[in-house]
Amino acid sequence: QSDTVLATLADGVLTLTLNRPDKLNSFNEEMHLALRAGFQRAHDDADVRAVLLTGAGRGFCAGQDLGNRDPRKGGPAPDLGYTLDTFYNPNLRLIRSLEKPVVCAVNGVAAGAGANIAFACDIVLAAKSAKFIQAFARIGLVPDAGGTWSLTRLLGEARAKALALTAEPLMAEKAADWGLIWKAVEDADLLAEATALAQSLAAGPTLGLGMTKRLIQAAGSNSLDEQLDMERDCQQIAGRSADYAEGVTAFLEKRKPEFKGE
Ligand code: T3D
Repeated sequence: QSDTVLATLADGVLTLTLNRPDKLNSFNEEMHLALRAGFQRAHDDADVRAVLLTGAGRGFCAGQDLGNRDPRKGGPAPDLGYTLDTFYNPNLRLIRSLEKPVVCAVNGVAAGAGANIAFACDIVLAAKSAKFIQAFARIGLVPDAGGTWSLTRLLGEARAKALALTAEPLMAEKAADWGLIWKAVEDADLLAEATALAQSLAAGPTLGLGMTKRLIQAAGSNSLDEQLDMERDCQQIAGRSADYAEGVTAFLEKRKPEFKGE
């Protein structure tokens, strides 16, 4: 168990806290693997019904630990294709394929892959003081961790290109205005608000929420006909679920539903 990612499970919410604050939670191999173990647990453990991802200290995540990429130390140039395949991309895939909501609380600067991991999450809240930086252009790299994909989908080409080519910081409130994240909140309120949101999602109809996530993610590449078919198939499954029966019963009995996630 590595302390580079702290994992706690309470009220159905698995909170994963990136925990290398003196390096602004930048990624080394140990932190990649610890994060992967956290998201794998979220996939495997039925008691986990939502995930909250955040960072310890004043930053959310500064992307790759560049101390591990120092060319002055000599040796051949690193094979960054290998590190993306081996360390970054498995985590991106685990976040997107998890059929449970992933809330991200961006507590401070999110740079490089740190920003793009946040954009892969389902609902992103950020402290008003937080900023997002596509730092790659500053060091001669291309955006990774799904950044070219998520920025383009969330913002369109014009804003995606400008952010990626200039590496200009984007403040949280503007990111929210642009639809890149869900909302910017007062710094002092971020963790409480994100935790309350994750708890309410964890108390929700997990099966239906998971399929909703799958449907929305598929919409970008499906035709309308394909999407209508997929909605039909998912609704058929949802309609047979215990949570649907509970939801309708609770409505008719004028009480709050108690969803079990199945
Ligand atoms: O390599 C591969 O596997 C390919 C994958 C690449 C994915 C990527 O993410 S590439 C992009 C890498 N990230 C960056 O280029 C961002 C580098 N960091 C910064 O530009 C700035 O630190 C920030 C804009 C994020 C924050 O600035 P500021 O002024 O608030 O803080 P700071 O003073 O720069 O940083 C505080 C400390 O964290 C400092 O350490 P010190 O001097 O107190 O001992 C700084 O060196 C350290 N730190 C920040 N970012 C990184 C880092 N250490 C290592 N790697 C970092 N990325």
